[in-house]
Amino acid sequence: MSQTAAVSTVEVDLPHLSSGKVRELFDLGGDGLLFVASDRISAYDVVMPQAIPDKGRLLTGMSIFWFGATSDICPNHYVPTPLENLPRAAREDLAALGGRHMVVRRLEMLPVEFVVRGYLVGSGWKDYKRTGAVCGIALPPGMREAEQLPEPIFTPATKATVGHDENISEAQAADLCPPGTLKIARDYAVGVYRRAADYARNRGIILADTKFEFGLDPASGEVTLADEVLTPDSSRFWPADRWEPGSTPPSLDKQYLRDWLDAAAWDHSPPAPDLPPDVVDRTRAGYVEAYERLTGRTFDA
Ligand code: Q0Z
Repeated sequence: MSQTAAVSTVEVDLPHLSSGKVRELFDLGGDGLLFVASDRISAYDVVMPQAIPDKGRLLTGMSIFWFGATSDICPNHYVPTPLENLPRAAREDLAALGGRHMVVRRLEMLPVEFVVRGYLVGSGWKDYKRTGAVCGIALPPGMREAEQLPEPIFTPATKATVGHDENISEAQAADLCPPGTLKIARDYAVGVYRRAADYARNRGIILADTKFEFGLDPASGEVTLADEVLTPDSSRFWPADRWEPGSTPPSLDKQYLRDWLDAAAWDHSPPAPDLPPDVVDRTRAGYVEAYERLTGRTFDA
């Protein structure tokens, strides 16, 4: 399979608004923003020295797929836009980025992470073992690690500017948002999770949990789904055939990388060790598999 060089730095001739660990946001002027996914990858919260070829394109393709598959549930920020309609300065850069970008509507973002969990894992499992509840939501006794919850639960978190997001109560989340908006966004988040989890399960993937962001569209006042959605970077994807309650299944995308890093005895402080080519290739294969199983399309590098 042919594969283009990995894009770890993103150059676009537009005003730069913000940088995440693995993605960038640019200003298109007016009500438009340009959202760009690089091929960078992080593990244990540290960006790796090597990028994963096509990762940005695979994740962008997944987000766009899900925006289409859930647009009957809630409005979203994605604005399909031919390159010809973008500023001349950015057009060539974007052609070179090859499918790593989305034009999105500029929203007034709600300052809350909308986390939905369908399985008992990670901090949820830790919470449950200690208290019998997850983020204050009581669960049946005797549940095992990675077991499916009776119903998906909404566990809001603050957006930490440094360090990790902090779980908060639904009442605290509501206080941070304009009146009436939290419940609308919460119901959208749970509805989109249910749709996606059912869909993925039929294609051999368990969507254990996921994180959404919402904003208000200034034009319509509507609560609108934003950011990337239902990608391996914003969610836990497990291969269904490896799921067995009692222990956490491997991550479809990052398990090979994490196992290699663990074997390398890296202490998780930067810099991360250089990744050998087979680790890059095997990791890329996990993203391709997620994309192909979920979208039903073959990925054509
Ligand atoms: C998203 C982020 C980064 C990518 C702001 N539609 C929107 N309207 C207003 N703001 C945002 C969005 Cl998506 C927005 N982020 C997070 C940071 C690259 C996304 F550096 N920040």
